[in-house]
Amino acid sequence: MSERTLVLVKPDGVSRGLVGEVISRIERKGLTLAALELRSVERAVAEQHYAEHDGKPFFESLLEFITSGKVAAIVAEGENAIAAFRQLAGGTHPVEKATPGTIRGDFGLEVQYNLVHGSDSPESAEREIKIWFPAL
Ligand code: DAT
Ligand code: MG
Repeated sequence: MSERTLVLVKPDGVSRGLVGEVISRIERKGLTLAALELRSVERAVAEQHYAEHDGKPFFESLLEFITSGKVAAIVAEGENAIAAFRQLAGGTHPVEKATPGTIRGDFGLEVQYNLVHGSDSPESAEREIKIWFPAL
């Protein structure tokens, strides 16, 4: 079923010049871009986006990190877009969980600096797209 997913290239990916690499992998997979914006992240937006992690030990550093520089916010669209991008991204920890060939497995070392975010379910995708692209 065609669906939409919210992708973020996090501040580490933007500062390392990996926005093009991520977009290229999304496009080569066969997904299309429905929205694309380079933007700074207000604290309130970060809190909303990561609300499910409120209270966890890494929550505060996650918010500091995601608001530390610009992110590329992307809506990607296509058959199974949510699972397809999670597959491209690889597991959360770039070394322990992600395999080579994935974005995190190819470019990351540490769990906080894992380069990209991708929605994990249709409910998350709908909620997150509303946060980042309310007009979409
Ligand atoms: P994902 O981004 O793969 O959906 P998640 O939703 O569990 O992973 O966590 C959101 C982000 O929080 C993750 O991309 C990096 C950070 N994070 C997760 N677990 C962490 C941990 N144990 N220590 C530090 N940061 C963590
Ligand atoms: Mg997640």
